[in-house]
Amino acid sequence: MRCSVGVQALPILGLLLVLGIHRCEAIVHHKFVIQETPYTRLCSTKSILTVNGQLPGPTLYAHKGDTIIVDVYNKAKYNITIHWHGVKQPRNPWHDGPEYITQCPIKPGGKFRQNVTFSLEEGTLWWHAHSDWSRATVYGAIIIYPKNGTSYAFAKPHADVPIILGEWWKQDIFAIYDEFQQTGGDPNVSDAYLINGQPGDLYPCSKQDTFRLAVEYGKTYLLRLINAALQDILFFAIADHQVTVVGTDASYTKPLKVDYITISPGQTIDLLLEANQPNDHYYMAARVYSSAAGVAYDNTTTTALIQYKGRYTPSSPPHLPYLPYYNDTAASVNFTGRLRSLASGDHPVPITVPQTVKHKFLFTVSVNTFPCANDSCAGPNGSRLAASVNNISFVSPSIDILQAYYYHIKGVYGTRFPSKPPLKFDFTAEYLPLALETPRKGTEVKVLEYNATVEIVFQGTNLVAGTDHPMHLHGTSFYVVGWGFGNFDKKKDPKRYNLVDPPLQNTIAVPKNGWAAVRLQFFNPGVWFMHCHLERHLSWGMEMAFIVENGPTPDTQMFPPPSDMPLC
Ligand SMILES: *[C@@H]1O[C@H](CO)[C@@H](O)[C@H](O)[C@H]1NC(C)=O
Ligand SMILES: *[C@@H]1O[C@H](CO)[C@@H](O)[C@H](O)[C@H]1NC(C)=O
Ligand SMILES: *[C@@H]1O[C@H](CO)[C@@H](O)[C@H](O)[C@H]1NC(C)=O
Ligand SMILES: *[C@@H]1O[C@H](CO)[C@@H](O)[C@H](O)[C@H]1NC(C)=O
Ligand SMILES: *[C@@H]1O[C@H](CO)[C@@H](O)[C@H](O)[C@H]1NC(C)=O
Ligand SMILES: *[C@@H]1O[C@H](CO)[C@@H](O)[C@H](O)[C@H]1NC(C)=O
Ligand SMILES: *[C@@H]1O[C@H](CO)[C@@H](O)[C@H](O)[C@H]1NC(C)=O
Ligand SMILES: *[C@@H]1O[C@H](CO)[C@@H](O)[C@H](O)[C@H]1NC(C)=O
Ligand SMILES: *[C@@H]1O[C@H](CO)[C@@H](O)[C@H](O)[C@H]1NC(C)=O
Ligand SMILES: *[C@@H]1O[C@H](CO)[C@@H](O)[C@H](O)[C@H]1NC(C)=O
Ligand SMILES: *[C@@H]1O[C@H](CO)[C@@H](O)[C@H](O)[C@H]1NC(C)=O
Ligand SMILES: [Cu+2]
Repeated sequence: MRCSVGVQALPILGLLLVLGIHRCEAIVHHKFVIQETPYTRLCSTKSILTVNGQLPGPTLYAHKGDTIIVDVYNKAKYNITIHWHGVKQPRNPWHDGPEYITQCPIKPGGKFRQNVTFSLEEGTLWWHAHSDWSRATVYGAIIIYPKNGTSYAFAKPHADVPIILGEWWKQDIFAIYDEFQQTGGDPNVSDAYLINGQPGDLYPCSKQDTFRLAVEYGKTYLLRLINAALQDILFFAIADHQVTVVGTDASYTKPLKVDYITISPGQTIDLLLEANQPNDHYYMAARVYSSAAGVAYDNTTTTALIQYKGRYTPSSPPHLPYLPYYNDTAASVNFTGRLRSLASGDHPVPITVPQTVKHKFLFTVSVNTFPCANDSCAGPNGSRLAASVNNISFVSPSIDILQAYYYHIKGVYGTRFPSKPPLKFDFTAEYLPLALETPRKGTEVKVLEYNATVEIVFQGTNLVAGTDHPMHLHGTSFYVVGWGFGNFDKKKDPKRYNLVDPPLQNTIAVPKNGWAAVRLQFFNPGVWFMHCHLERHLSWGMEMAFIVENGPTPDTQMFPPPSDMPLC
């Protein structure tokens, strides 16, 4: 039970307490059992990790301002952690989830109780495993409704529909991961993409199980689109229907009417679908946006069906919507670059865009290589593929950084994460010296004072192969104030920043051989992970963490650790 006391300042203490008890509200509890479950897709069966046997896992529902409690039981044979992606978890990094950053994994047979506290978020988020590649099948939607008594930033939709894009391998994902770790090359690409756990009828053996959305003509539906794929940015569209984007990463946007969407792994996009077309059924579809030259990709297309209620006479067979070509970078940025937040009106964004910042960081995000004994690895020229931020390829510590920070345990991490790249070079040049390709290994964090105002410019490089990097930050969202191709120009580019209505996101795809600038205020004390949300890049070391120090008052300080933190 959670009790709230003292909303009205009543003079008599006794009465106030009585009132307080009357205001107790039951906190919703959920039970997540991680287990191995047989699933059949693409004509073959394998055992996958699930929550409660479900793929996608259970949807969590909350109102803005709620706290829910999830008891995670690990009944599988792998270590696991669960992350509430995009949930800020104010003052409570203990329950954020990334393994060896804020907690040790929950071991087989173990249990961990996590609070999920919704503060500023409203819209759609999701949860996923944050250990090795188990998030391949361990994920689900989070729907955050407006506070009771307040309304959406748009007319209330007729219904909400999570649309979760996923990725499926016929082989065991742990075998794919182990092989990827051993060979040092690119991982095997997936065999299918999924919509709400189903590949759709362009693949063998999935016609029966294609996801179908029944709609009524004249009604408007809120599609809560989530990219839960491990390795791919995706294009998504619905045949013959334009959709209106109204939010991203649980923050409202100005309505944007589009024919297709680009969505990064980690990102969520809320869109309104008006059921206003004459036929009985229409395809929705998703396929890859893959920008790295020479890197294999899954070129398949996943589909689901929109079925108009009451129209059962088959008209012409449904056709596929237009989706941009797999390497159409212009189409990708065209969508992403048009998002704008609601800066005024009914839903003002509570934390305003920092007009000036105290810290300015330039972080290069690169794919790299390490030499491999006898050139025997599967990366370019027998090397082992790697990745880095500011030329540091992150090495996971053996106990979590949060614990080491809180208990002053030395030797777990360093505090010298550089504010700029160690070497200035033409980051996006077509040819770069091979000597620049090898990063250094380290476990470095950046320590910031409470409430620090920060600008981070993510600069993609063309080392090994330029590609997009969807960078994701835990604990705080950021405003995406600018982006461009080529090298960031610190004199010219800031003049073009949007400091008026930039979108508030937790994940931003840094365009291939380009840059993206974000601004934010770190008002949440704790240890917060920042990483590329392409799982192979994360495994190669494209990540770092921020430590945000406690503020001066009790309510600007981290909570003490819960008593059931998993041990390493
Ligand atoms: C989690 O929520 C419970 C119930 O409100 C509370 O007692 C506990 O202190 C919270 N834990 C943390 C770490 O915030
Ligand atoms: C929302 O408010 C209405 C009217 O005040 C009340 O009946 C309802 O139970 C509330 N719902 C929740 C989820 O608190
Ligand atoms: C990866 O793909 C290769 C080539 O198709 C295949 O030989 C290998 O068995 C696959 N690895 C796994 C773990 O399935
Ligand atoms: C996908 O790639 C395979 C193998 O290269 C090729 O045979 C197939 O035609 C491609 N399919 C599409 C839809 O591009
Ligand atoms: C996209 O790929 C096609 C071949 O598949 C190639 O001709 C074209 O140049 C590529 N476009 C870009 C922007 O790389
Ligand atoms: C996006 O595409 C539209 C239509 O092709 C075009 O008018 C617009 O200028 C493009 N915007 C950006 C930011 O690329
Ligand atoms: C590298 O090659 C040498 C000579 O062939 C061999 O002795 C050595 O064991 C090899 N090392 C590895 C790690 O394969
Ligand atoms: C592989 O080696 C060749 C010859 O030294 C070199 O030209 C090429 O750039 C190398 N490729 C990579 C990705 O390191
Ligand atoms: C990264 O660091 C390594 C080791 O210090 C160095 O050899 C390499 O040139 C650096 N590369 C870049 C791009 O800074
Ligand atoms: C942190 O910044 C906010 C403004 O964004 C301000 O209202 C608050 O007082 C600051 N808190 C501290 C402790 O500096
Ligand atoms: C599981 O986590 C524990 C604690 O960190 C660690 O010692 C163990 O090696 C992990 N097991 C695997 C298979 O990664
Ligand atoms: Cu994440």
